[in-house]
Amino acid sequence: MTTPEFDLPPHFRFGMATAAIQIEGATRADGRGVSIWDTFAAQPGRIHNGDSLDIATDHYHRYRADIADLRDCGVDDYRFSIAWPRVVPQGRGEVNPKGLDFYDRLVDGLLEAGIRPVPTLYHWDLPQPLQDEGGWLARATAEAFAEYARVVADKLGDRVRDWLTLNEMNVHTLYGHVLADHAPALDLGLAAFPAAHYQLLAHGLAVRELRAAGDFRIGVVGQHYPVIPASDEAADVEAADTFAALTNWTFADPILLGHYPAEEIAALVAGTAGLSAEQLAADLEIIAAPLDFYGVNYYEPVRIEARREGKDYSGVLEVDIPADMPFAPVPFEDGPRTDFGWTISPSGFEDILNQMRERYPHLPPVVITESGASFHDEPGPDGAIHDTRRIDYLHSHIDAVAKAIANGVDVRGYYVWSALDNFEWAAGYEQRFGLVHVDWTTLERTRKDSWHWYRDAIAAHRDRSSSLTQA
Ligand code: IFM
Repeated sequence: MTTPEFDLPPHFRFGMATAAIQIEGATRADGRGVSIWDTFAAQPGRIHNGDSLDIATDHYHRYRADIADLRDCGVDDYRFSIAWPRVVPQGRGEVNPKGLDFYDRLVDGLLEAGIRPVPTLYHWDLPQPLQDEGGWLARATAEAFAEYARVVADKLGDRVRDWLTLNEMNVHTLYGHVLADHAPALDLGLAAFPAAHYQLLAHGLAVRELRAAGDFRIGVVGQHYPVIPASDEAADVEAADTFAALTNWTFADPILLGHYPAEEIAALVAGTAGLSAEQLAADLEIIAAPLDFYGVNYYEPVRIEARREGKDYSGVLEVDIPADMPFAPVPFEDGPRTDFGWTISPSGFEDILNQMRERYPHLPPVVITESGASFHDEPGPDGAIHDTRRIDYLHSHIDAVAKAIANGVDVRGYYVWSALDNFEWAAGYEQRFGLVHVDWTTLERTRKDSWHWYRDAIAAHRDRSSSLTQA
């Protein structure tokens, strides 16, 4: 393995990311409440292979070993999420001290290891009692989120400075509310717009609470991708623009520009949520609160065509877009893919970062809060995991970030998704995104070749940076 060298600024930060439901397990321990994912996963046929999230990687009990893997790799930052149902089991009201204590121990362990904790307050695990009262379709959920944010900040804010509010509101809205592939499986089509708006409002209200609670650096996480029209035909170009507006910009524009990307979308939001023009404007003011950084998750570009009359799109991609939508995702014709079937395109990464710089004149510094790939490599006869495809993937994607920086995008850090193999939502445990392999029978952890490569990349960057800053 050659030592990786990247042309990145001296203070560029390297990290890894995870999320509570995907790693913690211990779903009934220490007073944790039920989340929408517990409910969803218990329904037959929802999760690939019927996999359960009750144990996951058992990080709740093995977090010390997981911190040691992070420390030995030399990461600067660790992004994890806090499980709302662990901290406030009913979603609002009574706080569960034992739940908070877990994150207290985790934060202390990270700081002792010299790692900056970067918690995300919401990574899709809504407390079930709030779902029963309307979930993200209800304004009250946004208000409950702000209360919960304050509880967590009051407990951890003496040691945590960097906060992320919500993860990938666009994916949560699309898969869980427009469609039924994820919890809470509402299948609402365009009637799901309130879920977008109230998550955005939850973000804005939480920023306000966090600002009142301490001198913090606050960000939010969006999954973003370039949307490529399937041809130069006007109908395909228009379909791609509509798709990008609905899935990228509906979630980023309100935060970064203070408005929805089109009048029609604002009208849909107001109509489905029952908001007057004045209420919508007041909410947007809260949503557009200034941020200290913006988290971008990138995986793959999306190719879109105008829906062709009579063409069967079912099963073309893992998501079936409802037939009444004017667009349809279609696969890229060739090119490399991950073992999850996702298109590998580092140039798409560069493109979306450049697009964001152009679209948002006041884009705050960007942190790549997730980037990574599922490859199914298992231990070989030597016991090691030679995941060279992940190394190539990471190499090319970090290079893409370096190119975007050279092009003027202010990117400050890169976090690999994920620190260890984990529960990949409806796809269960078959997909392996980790730098550390988890044996799903014994839960034994093994550092993959990519983990060693990442450690060397971080060390090489530090050496290079100290020689640059000394010169
Ligand atoms: O595993 C997910 C994560 O929870 C959110 N971003 C995308 C990852 C890969 O699908």
